[in-house]
Amino acid sequence: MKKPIVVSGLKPTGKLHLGNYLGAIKQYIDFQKDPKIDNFFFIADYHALTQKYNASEKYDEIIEMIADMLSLGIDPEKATLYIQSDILEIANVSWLLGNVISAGQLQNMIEFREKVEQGQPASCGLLNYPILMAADILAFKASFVPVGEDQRQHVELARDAARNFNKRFGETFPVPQGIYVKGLRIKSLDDPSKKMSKSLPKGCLYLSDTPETLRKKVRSAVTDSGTEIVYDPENKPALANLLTIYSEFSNRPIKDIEKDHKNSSYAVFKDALADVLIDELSDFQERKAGIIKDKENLRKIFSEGSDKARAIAAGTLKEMKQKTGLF
Ligand code: AQP
Repeated sequence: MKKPIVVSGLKPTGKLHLGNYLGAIKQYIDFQKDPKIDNFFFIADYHALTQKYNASEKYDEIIEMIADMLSLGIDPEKATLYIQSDILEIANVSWLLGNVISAGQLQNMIEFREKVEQGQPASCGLLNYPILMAADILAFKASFVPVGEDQRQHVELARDAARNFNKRFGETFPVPQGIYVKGLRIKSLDDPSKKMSKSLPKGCLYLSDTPETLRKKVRSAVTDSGTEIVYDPENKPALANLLTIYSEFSNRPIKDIEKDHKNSSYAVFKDALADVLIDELSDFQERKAGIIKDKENLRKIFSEGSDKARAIAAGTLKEMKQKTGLF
């Protein structure tokens, strides 16, 4: 019997931060432990071009992200790893799906509006991003899409694309299911009303930050009024965010952390959080320093994965072309 397929990607728009790790990559690692699942993880390089960028830096950002994925434990023996733009069929699938999605739906995407507000160009690429994401998912007939809560609206659009295509041209795609970690959405350290995001570097804790930088950033994270260390996302969103990060990285319930810090000041609590992060991230940073030395090998691992991914996407594209009446 065919195994259920899991697909998810990371956009090389800068260094990975804690939100990317906790919202997405941690789930990839859990999925790849399950031998009953076929995993596909990719570098979403076409998606990265929807934001302002420097072409001379893009290649290095992609290599860094490949090294990040492998250093965090994503295993090419257990998952198919590839670069999105290596699979030309995905862009073709995207074109066919564009005809079953309305323009109004794209214009209503929160991320489109947020990115434009942040100063990104309102390009057709940025507007059409969710259709390409639907193609990333449907080209592999994925059943599950592990992503951060911030991607929920895009996954819903991919589900609509699957349903609409099936309705118009006959049963073709399973309707994919988004897998979200308990609604986990890590917030920016300098403004808890915004998500931690590569495009807002001031509020980011990067996986590659040195111990000194991590401590400095955590110490200067905004906090809320009052002195008590309690989880109260309504009234103390900044502290709730720090407690969430603490809990996720230490694998301990928030209640226990609150108890430990019943009599702590914010300063003491923040230092304890910095200790946890420094400890957890140092192994990853060491592994990455070794892995990134052999760039040729990194490219090879992803090229081999691309060959496998391409064969599957080509099969889907062929089926879609037949069903839509093309040659
Ligand atoms: N703050 C977050 N909390 C939880 N999950 C998050 N993700 C991103 N930010 C958070 C999840 O990380 C995965 C990879 O994201 P991406 O690189 O494809 O792009 P993104 O979601 O747009 O991430 P950024 O950091 O906000 O990048 P920019 O600023 O370039 O747009 C996704 O599964 C995402 O949900």
